[in-house]
Amino acid sequence: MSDIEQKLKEIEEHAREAISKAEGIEHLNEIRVAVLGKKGTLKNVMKDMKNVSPEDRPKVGKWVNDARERIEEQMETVRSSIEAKLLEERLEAEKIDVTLPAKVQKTGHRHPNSIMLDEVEKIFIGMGYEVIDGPEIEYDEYNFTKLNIPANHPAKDEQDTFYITDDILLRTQTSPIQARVMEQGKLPIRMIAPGRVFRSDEVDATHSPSFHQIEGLVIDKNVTFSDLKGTLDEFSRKLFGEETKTKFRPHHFPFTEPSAEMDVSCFKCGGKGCRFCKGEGWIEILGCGMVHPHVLEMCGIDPDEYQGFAFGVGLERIAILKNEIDDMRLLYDNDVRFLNQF
Ligand code: 2NL
Repeated sequence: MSDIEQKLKEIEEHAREAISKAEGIEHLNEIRVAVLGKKGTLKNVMKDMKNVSPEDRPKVGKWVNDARERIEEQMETVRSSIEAKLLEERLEAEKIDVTLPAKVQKTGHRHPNSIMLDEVEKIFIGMGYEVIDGPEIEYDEYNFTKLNIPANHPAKDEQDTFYITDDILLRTQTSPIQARVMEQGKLPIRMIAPGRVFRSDEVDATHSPSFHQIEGLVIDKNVTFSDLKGTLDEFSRKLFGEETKTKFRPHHFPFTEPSAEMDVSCFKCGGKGCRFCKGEGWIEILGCGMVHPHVLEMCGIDPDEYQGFAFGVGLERIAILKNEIDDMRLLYDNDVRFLNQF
């Protein structure tokens, strides 16, 4: 019997020693299996029970149980101290220093095109114009025919475009929006029509198959070329500065008669001539003219009663000019190093 007592004592001491040196929860579990498990050292002792006299068996049984309880108790103590240490380590690692400066949230940036469009819209809204939207996919009839560009007209080749069917295409200008407004018949009209347009152009520093236009249209009684000049003068001064002068050169568009191209005095040199205006003193900005009577008729307006003027300006063109950007492709690359500058 003292044999078994000695053995128990050794097992317990061995276990306590191991437990006290346990380095982690897993290690502790291994010890538990090795000592208290089905094939553990403590269970092994029970095999020797057959050599114990029946009257001593309860006493030996109690020793085994007491040893087990003490071992379990120690395990529990060590386990909670290991867990407390782990928690402390985790809290230390996850500590937040509330005195650190906050991370700056990077917000997006308005595109130079959008900034430019806003500025142009503001100027025209200030003169009583409405801003009107329309479809990018249009009927050939609205894009060309109603604007006095019949089939086989050379201007149609110039704007050679993306056809979807024989009579449906990606609009080459935003004038179809204005044709639609004229057709609705609510007069007078004072509107601008900004939007994306498409032409099958090769990409280079000043061309893209998809760009943006802002067209303007005024229809009323007694509208004259003076109204056109006065309006575009005012627009130019608001956009390029109060000192800006304008110059109208005769031109041809199928949808206006007479037609003109408008230059503004160079806002870099004031018109003396510099590298920016290539020594000209003038910079070409837009095309304009009095709405052709055929266009009015085709859109249901009586040209004897109503007249109007119209103009078209490339959004990218003025964005490039005003911001002194030397390649239009930069506007489409969406490189933040470029965009952040505006
Ligand atoms: C240019 C020239 C222009 C128009 C657009 C227009 C619209 C209607 C009737 C008459 Cl509905 N005209 N638009 C007129 C003259 C010139 O644009 O070079 N744009 C970039």
